[in-house]
Amino acid sequence: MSESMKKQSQTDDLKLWYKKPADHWNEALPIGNGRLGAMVFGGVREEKLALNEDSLWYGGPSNRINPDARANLETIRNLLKAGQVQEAQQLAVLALSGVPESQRHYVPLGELTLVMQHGGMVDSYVRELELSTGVAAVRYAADGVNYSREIFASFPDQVLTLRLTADTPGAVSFTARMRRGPNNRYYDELVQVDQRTLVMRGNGGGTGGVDFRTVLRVVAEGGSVRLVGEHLLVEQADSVTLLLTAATTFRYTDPEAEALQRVIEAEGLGYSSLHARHTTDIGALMDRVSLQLGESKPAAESLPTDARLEQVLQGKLDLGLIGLYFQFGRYLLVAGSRPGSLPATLQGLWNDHFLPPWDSKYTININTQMNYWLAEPGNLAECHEPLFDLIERLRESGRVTAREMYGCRGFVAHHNTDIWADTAPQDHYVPATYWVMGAAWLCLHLWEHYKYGQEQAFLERAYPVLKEAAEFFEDFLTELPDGRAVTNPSVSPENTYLLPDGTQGILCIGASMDSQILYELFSACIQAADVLGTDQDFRERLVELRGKLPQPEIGKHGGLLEWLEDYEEAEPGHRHISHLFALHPGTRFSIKDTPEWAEASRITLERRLANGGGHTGWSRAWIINLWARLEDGEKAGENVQALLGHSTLPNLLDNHPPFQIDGNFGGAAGIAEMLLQSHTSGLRLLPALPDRWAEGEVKGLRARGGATVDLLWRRHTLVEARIRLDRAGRCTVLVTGEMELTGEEQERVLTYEYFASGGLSWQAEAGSWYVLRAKS
Ligand code: FUC
Repeated sequence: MSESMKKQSQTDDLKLWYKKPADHWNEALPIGNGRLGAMVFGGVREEKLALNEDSLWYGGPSNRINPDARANLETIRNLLKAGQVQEAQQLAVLALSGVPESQRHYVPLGELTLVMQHGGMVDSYVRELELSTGVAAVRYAADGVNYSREIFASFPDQVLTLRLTADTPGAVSFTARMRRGPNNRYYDELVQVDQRTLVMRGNGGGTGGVDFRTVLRVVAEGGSVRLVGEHLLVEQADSVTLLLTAATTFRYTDPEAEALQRVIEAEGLGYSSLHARHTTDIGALMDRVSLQLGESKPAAESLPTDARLEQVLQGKLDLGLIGLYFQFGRYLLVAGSRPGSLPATLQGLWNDHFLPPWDSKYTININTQMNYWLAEPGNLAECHEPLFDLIERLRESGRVTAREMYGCRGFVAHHNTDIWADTAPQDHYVPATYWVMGAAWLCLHLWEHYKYGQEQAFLERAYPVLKEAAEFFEDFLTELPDGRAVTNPSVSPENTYLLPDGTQGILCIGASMDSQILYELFSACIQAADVLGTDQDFRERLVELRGKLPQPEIGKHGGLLEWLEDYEEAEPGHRHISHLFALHPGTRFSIKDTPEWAEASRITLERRLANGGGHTGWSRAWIINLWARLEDGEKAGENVQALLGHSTLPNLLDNHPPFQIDGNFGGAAGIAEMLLQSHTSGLRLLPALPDRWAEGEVKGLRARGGATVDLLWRRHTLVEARIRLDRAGRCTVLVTGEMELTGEEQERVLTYEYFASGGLSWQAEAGSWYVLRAKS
């Protein structure tokens, strides 16, 4: 195959495409630059772009800490100790809940609609999104003219660009307008700034909320352009470029000046330069990883994406679609989370509702964390940064919450946060809201980023944050009579237990997940202090406290205990599987080092699934990762199939239901986890490969230890692995079967050490590729 043909076939693999316009949002295609996003509908006569700007939220910052928390904390704790769970819960609702109830919610920027002035029969319609360029396109013929549109959101130039062309001069005529809210009610004014620029002015709502400005400028070649009232009219142009951008007072004191400046600069660059700068930017990120499952392209790839998904629902295996789903996850991270943007919300960047499901904010008892599981293994470490910025802001507000609610040092966040990094409990929902582990879990993302990238300078910045998260628990944990250190109050997100007398309980002491998160957090602090050679006293205190955490225990069903006691669960098929945190995303449980806990994890997972678990997209995605860690390729593969078949919308976005983006990121991360693991000592190659993924090749995955890894396998067996470390160091690979190691360039055989248990280890130079080949 020639190079250009190879390139072409790769591009085909990385495309979502359809033969009809989107009838509704769940069929529209997402584009974004981290900050500015749109869902492209691709209608023939009416094009619609549903718009978002990441900092446009309802309401301003406020102190929601319940003033009665501190005074009632001891009573709540004592009620729980005395087994008076209902009374503890009632008091928690009154005294711990944030006031006012609920944090702030994310709202849409509005929409841009274009009404085309052509008639006639339409044929040859195609709508697509190319993942390697981040360009959405619509093409069709009408009245014998071939029309095409290209739409993208540029990160380098911070504008959304819509280009309309036709193959006949003077054929592009349309009217365009911006709107916002039900019956177009949610803006203050829409005015003409000059003869071809409109600006919409408004605010997110609520006291102290942000103001926004959305600017639309038209650049036409040929024909005429007029602004009439709120409308933009283009008549008989040869081609047209619409430039749209928005800004809010969250980032700018004068968002209108900022937005105008962006469109002026974009116009100055010209369309082809904007396009080239955008595709270079996205291409550089997307091209870092390639995944081909199956030896050749399955015939299914000539079908539109929605038809392929329909076949998967009928039980068909479509390896190409699995590869596409993986890359779509990477694409969504690139489009939805870039340095300087806010982190991906429950809907990523793309939220259509003024009162969105769960407020389209940050649910930090699994969902926001899952949004970032793909960032490191998927070779998009810089897309992780917006989360770190949020953690930094949580640290400030969380310090106040720790002190005022609990009288503790350090910082705390509960199970939700918002644009203002609110750390007070979200609402009155007992199964979720009084959980104090949000910040602790998020901080583990800092540690993971260090483990992957090995940058000491990053660890120096991250360490004080990790330390401050741990300090909260030095003060917050309480002692059981037997000396164990536990959280009180707590919940196991978001499950309910049955008491022996048949009543139900939610609030508890020492949920297993809490101890598991703390084990990882304290261990991260201890190791970080070692790496940095700092803080001996604190390190020693944490070693001692870690030793007092409850150990994972196995219960009467043979699975891990979810609570301190061996309670029955009210919902044995619950979507959260919190007590397997230590298996994934935690690292403490593994088949090799803790076989009993691994076996109990398997039983836990089977019991959840036997009782209907995995019914939300994100829960299914977590299950894929858990099976991957248990090295069960068949089960992991079955759940990938279920995720695509039952929890994926026609536009490949994840379906909770409704749409929620975490399953996309968690599912794609699960696919990576099936191919490569690095959470224990050494790289584990193809640890959970399903039988039916017998042939394949992946390039560019990242592993802890600063490693980049390419893998090629045939007949279900590794043929070749290529490994490169960013920094010189010992490289350990755990692999079964006889392998031979060479340096790529000289084909020289290196000195390496073989382990009886299967695996080998060598001293690697920085930046050199090493090749492991199966001995034939
Ligand atoms: C948690 C989950 C729900 C949903 C919500 C956003 O509360 O239990 O399923 O994902 O977050």
